[in-house]
Amino acid sequence: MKERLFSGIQPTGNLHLGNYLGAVKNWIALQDDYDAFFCVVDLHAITLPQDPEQLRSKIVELTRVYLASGIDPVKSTIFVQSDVSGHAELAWLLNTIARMGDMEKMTQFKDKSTKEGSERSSVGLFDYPVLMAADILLYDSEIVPVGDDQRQHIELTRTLARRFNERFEETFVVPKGDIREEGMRIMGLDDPTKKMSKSASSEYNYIALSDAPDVIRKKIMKAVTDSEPTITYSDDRAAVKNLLTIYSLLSEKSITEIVSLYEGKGFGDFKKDLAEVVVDFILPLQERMNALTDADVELILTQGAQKAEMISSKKIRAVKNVMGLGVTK
Ligand code: ATP
Ligand code: LTN
Repeated sequence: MKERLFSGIQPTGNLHLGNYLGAVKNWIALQDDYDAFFCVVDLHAITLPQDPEQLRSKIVELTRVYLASGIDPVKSTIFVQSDVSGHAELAWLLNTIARMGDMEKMTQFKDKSTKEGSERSSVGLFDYPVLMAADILLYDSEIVPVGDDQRQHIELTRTLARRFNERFEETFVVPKGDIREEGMRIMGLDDPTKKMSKSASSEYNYIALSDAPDVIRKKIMKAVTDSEPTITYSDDRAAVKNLLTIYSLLSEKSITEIVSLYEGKGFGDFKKDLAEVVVDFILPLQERMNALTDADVELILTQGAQKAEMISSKKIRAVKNVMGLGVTK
């Protein structure tokens, strides 16, 4: 029996190279070794206001990215969070276990509520981490591959699982995060001190997986570097380090190999080649995405939801049972 793995991405904004290299690419490597569940977390997306029509098309687009990147629906379960009612249901049950003290420590709410102010932010945004705990615990997930920014949410999930097990009876598996550190954090092309982000103010911050080749070339050529003319890898040279990381992850060449390739050459040559490396990766991905019909996507999501529903509904029954809830079986 393989261990269960769970992860998800919100269907918001433009998916970018950071999301691919930091999340999806690792998932592909993990799907052979685990019983993997990859979720499109639309209930998380609505913790900030979304346009309904756009949200639905983003859900389909993200599913296309999962599939075109190489997540195999035969090996892994791909589904949409809101298609499986257990996520919202378990989140409510866990809300009664989570304490205000746990929640007030969460830094993501502080970050994401600064724009609107906490007074005007939704209760859902505050409760986001509990819904994420529900996603994970619903499937007895053992391992959760996420970026460094999700560390605190994994800790909360572990706390809630342990607290529930102690208060009632052993019900939940206490999951472990598989947290990628250095190298997997892709920084903004216009500002290498901040991570590449789909909510960045300038489109020169990121390379979207939907960018056309010429847009990609332009963005790479405009990427900030520093005043040193040579191409070397060092922590003090954040911008160059970031470009080298992208080059290496997409070309499967080692950093040392790339550095020696550009000895005696300048940023002009380096960036031109890097742009082609990125285009050579993104064009075929886009072709694979376009080759998937809406019917393909719908069928895969329907089958995924059925499998997720089967597992999660059993868990919900067990949880309600130990909590003394409900009368009918
Ligand atoms: P935001 O625009 O709010 O910053 P995001 O781009 O971080 O959003 P999420 O949906 O929060 O997108 O993240 C999806 C996944 O992609 C997560 O696992 C996250 O850690 C990863 N990820 C996001 N940005 C990067 C990045 N720049 N480098 C590496 N991984 C990233
Ligand atoms: N919060 C995560 C997305 C997410 C997730 C999950 C990841 C929602 N539920 C469960 C792993 C497991 C993010 O923003 N990256």
